[in-house]
Amino acid sequence: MDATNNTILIIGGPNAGKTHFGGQLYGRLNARTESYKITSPPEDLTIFQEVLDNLNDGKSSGHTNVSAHKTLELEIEDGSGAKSVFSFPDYGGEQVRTIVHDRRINKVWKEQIDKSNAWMLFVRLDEITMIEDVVNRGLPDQEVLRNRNEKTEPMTLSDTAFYTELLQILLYIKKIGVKQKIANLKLTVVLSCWDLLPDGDQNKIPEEILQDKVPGLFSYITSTWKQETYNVIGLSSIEKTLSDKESDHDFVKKGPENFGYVITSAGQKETDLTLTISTLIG
Ligand SMILES: Nc1nc2c(ncn2[C@@H]2O[C@H](COP(=O)(O)OP(=O)(O)O)[C@@H](O)[C@H]2O)c(=O)[nH]1
Ligand SMILES: [Mg+2]
Repeated sequence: MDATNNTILIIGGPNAGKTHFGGQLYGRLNARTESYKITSPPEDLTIFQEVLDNLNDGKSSGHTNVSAHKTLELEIEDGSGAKSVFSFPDYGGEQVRTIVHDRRINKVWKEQIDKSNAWMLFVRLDEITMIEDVVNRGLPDQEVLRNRNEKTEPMTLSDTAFYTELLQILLYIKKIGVKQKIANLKLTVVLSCWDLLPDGDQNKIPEEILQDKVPGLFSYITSTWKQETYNVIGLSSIEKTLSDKESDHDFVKKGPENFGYVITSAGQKETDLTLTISTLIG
């Protein structure tokens, strides 16, 4: 049986948790204990080996080189033996910022976008900054106004505007029209570092949190993608904040394979990290 080609494009800025997810996902696929398994070892493992080595040491890894762009290609199969090729590109997240700021796409990115048939957008909500604007700022008293006028801050794009702009650019490059809602390009919004959300938020379903925190992005996605074509999940690849210098004994003792979970779109907590790709492949 031929393997279906599933090329998943991982999209996200720096520090969103992409590389640690890649390392953990690779570890799980390779362990062959979960829903999806690797059928043949990849040719080049270098991008995640270092992450895995550090995790085995109970440590976090350094930042992916700004200009790096490497892809891990894996052939995987599900429980019924259906095969697919999964490719996981890893790169310095600054490249994504550059795409939005310069409105330019380089050749490597163009190829990745053209090849992909599913997108995984990493959004790290604990780092989303609330920018005051006419919609959410109340009527301030005189003193607040005076303070506000004293210092002028450079104009920054809100996170909603950033991600919306990014998705629009990527859709444009891929020549996907949006007159009708998108049905042929799957999108999974991954709310990463879920363990860092306040306790109250962790009881909500991921879609609700996306709507709460970045309502503009949520409404862009729901009005652009068909309901059955997008989904929102929570992800905690390593469950805790690790240092890159001191090793976490608990982590070493239990092993990286015992850390990490997914919150499904229905709000279910699952430790099988390979489920993150099931909706994109299924
Ligand atoms: N608390 C917590 N920290 C995480 C998690 N995943 C990654 N991190 C940390 O977040 C930082 C950025 O992660 P990284 O995978 O390098 O992000 P990337 O720049 O998108 O590749 C690192 O310091 C990681 O240790 C997680 O699930 N929980
Ligand atoms: Mg990285």
